[in-house]
Amino acid sequence: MDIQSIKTTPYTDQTCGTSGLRKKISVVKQENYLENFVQAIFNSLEGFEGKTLVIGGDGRYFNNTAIQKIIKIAIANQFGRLIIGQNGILSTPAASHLIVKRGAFGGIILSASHNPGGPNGDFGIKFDTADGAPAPQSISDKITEQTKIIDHYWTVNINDIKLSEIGEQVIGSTVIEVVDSVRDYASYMQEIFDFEAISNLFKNGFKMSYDALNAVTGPYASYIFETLLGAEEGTVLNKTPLPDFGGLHPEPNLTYAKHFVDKMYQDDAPDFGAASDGDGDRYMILGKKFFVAPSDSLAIIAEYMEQIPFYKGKFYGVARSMPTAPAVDKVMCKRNLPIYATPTGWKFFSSLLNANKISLCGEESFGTGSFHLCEKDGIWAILFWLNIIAITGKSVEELNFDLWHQYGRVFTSTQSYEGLEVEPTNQMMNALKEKLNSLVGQTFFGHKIIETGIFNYIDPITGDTANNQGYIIQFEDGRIFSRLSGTGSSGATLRMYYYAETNEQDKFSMDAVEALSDFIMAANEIMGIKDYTGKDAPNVVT
Ligand code: G16
Repeated sequence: MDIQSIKTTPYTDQTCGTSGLRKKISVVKQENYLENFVQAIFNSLEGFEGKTLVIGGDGRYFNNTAIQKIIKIAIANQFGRLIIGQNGILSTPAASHLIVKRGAFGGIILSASHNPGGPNGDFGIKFDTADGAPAPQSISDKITEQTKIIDHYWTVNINDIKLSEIGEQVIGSTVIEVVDSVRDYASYMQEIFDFEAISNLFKNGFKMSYDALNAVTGPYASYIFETLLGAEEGTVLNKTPLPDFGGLHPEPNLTYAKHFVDKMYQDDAPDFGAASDGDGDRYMILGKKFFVAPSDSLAIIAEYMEQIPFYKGKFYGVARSMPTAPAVDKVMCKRNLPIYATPTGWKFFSSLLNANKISLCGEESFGTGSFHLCEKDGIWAILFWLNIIAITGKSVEELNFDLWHQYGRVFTSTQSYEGLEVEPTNQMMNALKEKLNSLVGQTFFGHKIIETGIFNYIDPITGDTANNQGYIIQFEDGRIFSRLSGTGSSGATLRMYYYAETNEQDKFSMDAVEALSDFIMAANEIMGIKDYTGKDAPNVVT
């Protein structure tokens, strides 16, 4: 085995963000850029020699090239077995499941998730630990440190490995195992949900449309919804994973998946609509002419959690990210079960999941998951909805109104300003931080501010801290939360999160953005968003 040590010099921009490293393809293609980061991951870890590593990606542009480089670096670093999705494809939840099922040391997942693909798009790479969870902050920090001091990486001088056929091959002392990307995951879903009840739904004429956005979930959705559950052929749209997602933006929300939302608002829309993102960990649910807010989806899943036998007697608590509207809090309050508010980033849920403090977690950014695996899981959430519908016989809209009648409605909107200049955006956030205290007691558009603060977090299990996670402006009857995104590949993205609550039934049908308009105007006045960013309106509104 020709193991080579290749000299390299550090790149200064390889700091891990909300979820690993996300960069423009042009950046990742620089000499040794990917190699440096992968070796930095291994340099930050110990005791993996002879152990198993799972590798897979969402199939975006550069996936194949990156996987071949990673295989060679992993062999040279003495991994004993590499488990790789066929053709290099694994959804993030499927990779997480494989890591745990096969007792792997960890996994490398290649995805920039919801970021655009193609030669001018983004690429991403992250490490998941043995519990199938995104690396915690402590490991992310070590990886970042290693990227700053790296001076060589290890690789082997071999031909590219064939990934199109399932089976094993041995290179030196490493076994390379190519696995079916879909079957293990699909079997796991069959253990969790009542596939018979859901397939009866389809037998009785229930219609569904699922948009895979030409991203990783196409093969998963075709097999699960059409083959196993009997949804009619054609249920899954845009089902072939393409390197550029066929020009679609792989982020299922009202802005980027508008073509699909419009379809669900036509008179002949199916009963149920769903879509997932680039790597399959996010999801969006729609009914006939009805959009389900992610925070309501989390609350409805919580409401029915114990009716799914897999979760019976195992409902310990729920966590949501702090910016997520607190619809689920009311469900948990009724059950007298704990609710945790974490910083944005799935990695913050894993300690709670592993300690059985929570069974369910979710975020406003269209991610929900449970202890079934330590990543968010789009198809799992969609199956959860189908199972609820099979149990109750209710429509998506009826399930939402049931929730609101029982607990009141929590209006919510997340608004993202993308492609901002970094310097003025940072100035805006610093100015807000400075004025937080002075805002208390002031009234904007008829709403009084009762509390403000910086969101600092202490992990209740590990004691790890995460400071400065966003700014809270709490009104008597609503909230503004603001922070900067950690998943963009260039410039800055401002995320503004709004919520307000009502128990007045005649307001339940109101459009959320309209219901929140006072708070949106207040945020603009308080922060001067337009003055600092030059933007009249956000790019993404959900
Ligand atoms: C990742 C994280 C999520 C987070 C999202 C957006 O998801 O795992 O917890 O909500 O990024 O983060 P930000 O607001 O910092 O851009 P994904 O689906 O992009 O891997």
